Amino acid sequence: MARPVVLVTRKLPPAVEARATRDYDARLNPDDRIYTADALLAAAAGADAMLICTSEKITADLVSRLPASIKAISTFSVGYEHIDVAACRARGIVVANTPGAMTEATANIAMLLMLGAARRGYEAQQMVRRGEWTGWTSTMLLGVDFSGKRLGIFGMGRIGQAVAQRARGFGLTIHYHNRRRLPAGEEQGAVFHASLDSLLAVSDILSINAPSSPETRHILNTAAIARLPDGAIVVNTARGDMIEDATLIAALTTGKLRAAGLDVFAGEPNLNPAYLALPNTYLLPHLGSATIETRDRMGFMALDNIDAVLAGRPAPYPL
Ligand code: 8YV
Repeated sequence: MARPVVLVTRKLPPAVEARATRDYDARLNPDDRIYTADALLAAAAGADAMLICTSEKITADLVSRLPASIKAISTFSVGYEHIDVAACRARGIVVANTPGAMTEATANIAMLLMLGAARRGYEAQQMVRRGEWTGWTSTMLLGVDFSGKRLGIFGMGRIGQAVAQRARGFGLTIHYHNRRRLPAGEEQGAVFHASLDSLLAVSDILSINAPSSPETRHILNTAAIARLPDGAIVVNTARGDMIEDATLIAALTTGKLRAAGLDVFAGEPNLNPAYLALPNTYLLPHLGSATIETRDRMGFMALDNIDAVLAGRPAPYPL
């Protein structure tokens, strides 16, 4: 009997591709070229399921043109702003993601960004690598301490809570804003703010950990940045479109903000070039989930979703 066909839109870790190939007639993408909508539709012809990444924009228009054979779309990500979930549901396509797989890895990158921003990681690397380090001085590249400072976490889901857990160990006091207040047992002393404005006013460091949505787009705008304490640090491991780049760049240039640590960018990989010219930015190329263990886990969870749907069971991680 013919095996089900699964379209894997991007090159995935070897262990993930091995499992996909073992269990399915897997259409892989060894060159890792990003499909245009038309190429994606052509590649999906006759497929039973698609394992996609955030690079594939599953719009309502694309969904309307998908072959009738597609029963599941499983995304190798926790974020799902690239998928019109309602349009998929309307066509009876199950959509699922990989929640929880990258919590630890992303929280660790948030701490790296925080430290890189607060301790002038970019300037320090540059000085050493360019051979400009001429010796110790008492005032060279001074950063700021964490102890006694307040970390504001916008979005207190799994990743936000993992950031809070780590930040406590660094002596930061945790404040947060979330759609719903956490149960007391999960708050672990973190101070809830019913509004983002209230959180911003106390955030010596702001960590963005909320999902991207029409509501959160450009949430860090001129008015929001004005509310942050002078000299605050902004860290983003969620999605770039939550920040109004020109405003953040202006605030980093004037010194209203001390520094920013950014792993995600609007329009990535084509980030606003002004970030590159600033000494007080610590920039990473969307590495939040980039560990060997995490990427394997994401791939296996994405395949678990497809296995279930194609076997007539509910997906374990449905949207
Ligand atoms: C993914 C991510 O690796 O999970 C997410 O939402 O942003 C990353 O961890 C990337 O988006 C590939 O799909």
